[in-house]
Amino acid sequence: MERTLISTLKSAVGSTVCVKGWVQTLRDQKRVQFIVVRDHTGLVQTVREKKEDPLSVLISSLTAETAVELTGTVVANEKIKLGGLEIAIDDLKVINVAPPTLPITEESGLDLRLDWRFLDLRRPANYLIFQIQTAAEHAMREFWTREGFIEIHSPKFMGSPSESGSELFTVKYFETNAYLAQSPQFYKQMAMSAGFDKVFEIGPVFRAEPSFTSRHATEFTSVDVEISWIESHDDVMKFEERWLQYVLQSLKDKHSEAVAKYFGVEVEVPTLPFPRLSMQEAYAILAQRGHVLSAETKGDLDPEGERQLCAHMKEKTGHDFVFVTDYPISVRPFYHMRHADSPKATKSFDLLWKGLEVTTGAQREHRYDVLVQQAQEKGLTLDPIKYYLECFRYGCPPHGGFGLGLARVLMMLLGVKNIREATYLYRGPNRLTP
Ligand code: AMO
Repeated sequence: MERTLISTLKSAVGSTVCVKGWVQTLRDQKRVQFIVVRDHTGLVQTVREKKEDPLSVLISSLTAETAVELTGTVVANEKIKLGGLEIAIDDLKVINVAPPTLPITEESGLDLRLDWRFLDLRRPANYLIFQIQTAAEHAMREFWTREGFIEIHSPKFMGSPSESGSELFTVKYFETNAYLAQSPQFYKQMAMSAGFDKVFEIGPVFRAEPSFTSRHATEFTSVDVEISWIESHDDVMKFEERWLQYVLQSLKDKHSEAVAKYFGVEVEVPTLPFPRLSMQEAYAILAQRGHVLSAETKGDLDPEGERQLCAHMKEKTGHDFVFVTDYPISVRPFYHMRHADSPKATKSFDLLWKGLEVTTGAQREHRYDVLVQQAQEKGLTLDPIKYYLECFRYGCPPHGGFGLGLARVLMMLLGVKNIREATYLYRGPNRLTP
């Protein structure tokens, strides 16, 4: 018999249905047996009068999280809190038994829950995270497609590092070594030189950062954009804010009720433009608020600085987003274009959302000689990146773009505190399984 999803049972009152899902709870009373069954769309109470027959014995033996298939008649019953209906069971089949004790409970710590991620993901709130991720990527693609972007899938095996500054994973590659891509940076820029005009990629990137923070992973999904014929990095920010507004509006339209129910937060659609602060303004605000950046940051913001700036902008403008621009060359890669009138500052930005960096972007240096000089200044060996540098010798348009961490966006959207919760299967220095 064809399966009926629990969320659609309301329109099936009076008919016989087949429901497939998991046992949430069993109440095995003297005269009546109740099983609450769950599928990915919701919960339903099912009921059967207890008899001295094999079916009642089977129901009595059911354990939580056992996979079952049952048929029965849908009966409207206003008194039942779960959707005002129940199913009177005709038959039930056990598909896959779960043992009486489960390895995790609602109270288990995060690490244990990650060991048993498939069970942890059965919780409706976790399902919602990935429904939202799906809807977010869909909305992103809708916007890009409408604006004429091309989707690329760039290789993740590379012969050279792709992102100076961050750590590399080296893997054996036949007789030689390869590096796992830390970013599609070079390849999305190559598409500009190829005349693709505007591109995006959603894909995995790898960083051998031995960091145990709540916002870093060694493998994460990066959302990358690159746009040609821009005047400056401001064009890139203008694109990003319109795009994010569209994505958040779309998530609000589709999922705001569920987000409020499971995460207790509202999906807020930001107004345009997002506020912008130059790095010089940012330093002054941090000084005013008494936050001292240590010399180790080399002029970059630290996580507390990012939180303070967002708190400041929230107080002043009510906005949750802020673009911080013009980072010093000391903390930016060689490919960022520098300001003509202020050569120590890059034409770059980070986007902070509620205290967390979600994006880095910039106008790129597309003039071959300047790019080579900047690479040399940073101490790079040119030979391994020759294929990249060649892109700037045969007619390359001015361009810029950004990279956004998908899991970080989910964290900020839902108020989830740890990237491990917002990643399907987290990878960190101490986690390679499941
Ligand atoms: P960046 O290195 O800042 O820039 O990365 C872009 C965005 O990716 C996210 N991110 C991470 N998320 C989880 N775990 C990590 N270890 C991690 N590192 C970074 C952040 C960050 O803003 N090529 C440039 C982008 C560009 O200029 O187009 C780059 O990779 O949200």
